[in-house]
Amino acid sequence: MSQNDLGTYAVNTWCPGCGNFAILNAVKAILDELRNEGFPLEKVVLVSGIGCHAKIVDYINVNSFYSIHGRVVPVAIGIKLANPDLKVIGFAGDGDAYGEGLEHLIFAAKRNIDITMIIHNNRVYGLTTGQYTPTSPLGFRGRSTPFGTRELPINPLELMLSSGATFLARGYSHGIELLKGIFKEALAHKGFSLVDVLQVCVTFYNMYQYYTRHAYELKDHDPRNYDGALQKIREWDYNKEAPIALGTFYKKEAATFEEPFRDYGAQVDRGSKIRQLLEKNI
Ligand SMILES: Cc1ncc(C[n+]2csc(CCOP(=O)(O)OP(=O)(O)O)c2C)c(N)n1
Ligand code: SF4
Repeated sequence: MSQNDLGTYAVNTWCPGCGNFAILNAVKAILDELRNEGFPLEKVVLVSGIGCHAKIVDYINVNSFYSIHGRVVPVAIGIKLANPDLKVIGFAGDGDAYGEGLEHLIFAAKRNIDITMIIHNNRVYGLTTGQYTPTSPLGFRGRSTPFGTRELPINPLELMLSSGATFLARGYSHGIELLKGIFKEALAHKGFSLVDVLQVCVTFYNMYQYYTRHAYELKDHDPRNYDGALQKIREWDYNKEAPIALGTFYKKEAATFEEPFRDYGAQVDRGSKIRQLLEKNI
C-alpha cells in the first residue's frame, strides 16, 4: 500500500505553484500513515466548502462531502454527531471559514467537538479572482479594493483561542515535513483542532518571499501554557512585519461535545419511529 492509491481520476485544475498542492500531499501522506497504523480509511470523512481549496476533496480517494460556501463546519459537526466513530476533517478557505462561516467556527471551538479544520489561508479569495478576505492586510489591493482595504485583518488564532479551541497550530505551504507533523498532531488530538495554513496563492497574492523571510519554527514552546500560547499567537497580527511562528501554539485536554450523543441513535430507535410516522400519515 502507498499513498499513490489515495489519488483520484479527477484532473487537477489548481494553478502551477499553488500552495494547495502542499496541503494535498501532506494530507495524503498522513492518511496513508494512519492506514498503515491500522486506522481504516472508511472511517475518514473529508468535508470542503466552495473555493479553490475545496477541490482538494476531488483529489483524495476517501469519503467526502462537498458542502457550500461558509458551511464546512456545520456539515462536519453533523457528520460527527451522527457517527462519533468517524474522523472528520474539514477544509475551508479563509474567505469561507473566517468570513461567511465565522460564527460556526466559534461555536465549534466553544463546544470542543472532535473535528479537525484545515484552513487554506491564502488571505485572498482565490476562486473568485482576488477580492480581500478577513486576513488580508490593511491596504491590500485586489479586485474589490483597487485603492486598498481600509480594514485591519483579524488574527484567527487569537479568536479561536478565546473561543475555547483546544488545539491550535499554524502551517505554511512551503516545507512539507513540518506541515505533515502538524496535521498528524491535529488529527490525533481529541477535541476541536484548527490548523491555519499560510497557503500561498501564487496568482492573486504571492507571499512566498515574505513568508520565507519571516517564518520560523516554534521551539521550546509549551503548548499547554495558555498565556504563553496567546503571547506567541499575538507575535504576528497578520498585518505588521514580525516573525511568523509555525507549529503548535496550544493544546489542551477537555471533554468533547459528541460523547453524550454516542448511543443516541440506538436509544431512540430511529428506524421504527420513522416507520410509525409513515404508517400514521399514509
Ligand atoms: C453562499 C455563497 N457566497 C458566496 C459565493 C461566491 N464565492 C465562491 S468561492 C468564494 C470565495 C473563495 O475564497 P476562499 O474561501 O478564501 O477560498 P479560495 O478560493 O481562496 O481557496 C466566493 C465568495 C458562493 N459560491 N456561495
Ligand atoms: S487562484 Fe490561487 S488559490 Fe486558486 S488555484 Fe490558483 S494559485 Fe491556487
